[in-house]
Amino acid sequence: MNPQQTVSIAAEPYAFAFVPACCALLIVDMQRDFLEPGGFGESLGNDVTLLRRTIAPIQKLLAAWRAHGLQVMHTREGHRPDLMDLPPAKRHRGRGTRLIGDPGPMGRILIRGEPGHEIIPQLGPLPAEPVIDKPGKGAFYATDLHAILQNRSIRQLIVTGVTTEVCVNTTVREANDRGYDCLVPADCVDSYFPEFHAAGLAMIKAQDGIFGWVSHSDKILAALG
Ligand code: C5J
Repeated sequence: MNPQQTVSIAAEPYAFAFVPACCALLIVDMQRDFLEPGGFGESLGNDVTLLRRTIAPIQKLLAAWRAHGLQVMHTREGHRPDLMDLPPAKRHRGRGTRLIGDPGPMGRILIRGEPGHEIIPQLGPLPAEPVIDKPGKGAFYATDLHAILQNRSIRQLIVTGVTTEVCVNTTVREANDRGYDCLVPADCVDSYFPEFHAAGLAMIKAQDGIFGWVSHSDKILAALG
């Protein structure tokens, strides 16, 4: 595979053509609190096994992406320990007994530096891979992601991670508005709610790819060779 040459993979609503050297693998919020048994997500009554199905396919895609020397970026959702970047509306909207910043099973919930905020060890970032700490759902809001992508000549993104309908969808929409092409491998994203996962993917590829393309990691791996 020549990373400068366009490759095309089967996708919906039509084939996705990309130049690997100009395409980053973006791994969204694969954090312990969302994915690990005993974390914040499970403590809210969610079934984390649904999200954990993404770990093996993302691992495989990540290994192939790294083996070809292509660019990888990770995101984490979380806030400053002093909560100064946490809008009161976000803190209070859930009305739960545990709010962002409160003590949770893996430290303070969604606070940078706490164990639950860390990326799961199976997908731990390498030192050269940027980790974008984001206070919102979208990876572009209040972060330097766009600048980093521009400086690295990235124009296309393979977006993976959790959850399909929240941080993945928001990030794909933000990327679309900034001129990036996004491909979402359906097996590399998931949700606590299967119906939202399906709807999230349907919305991305609707109307001839209004926000992007949907495919499967097998197709990407086959194209990388
Ligand atoms: C993400 C969330 N990462 N569901 N966060 O989707 O609150």
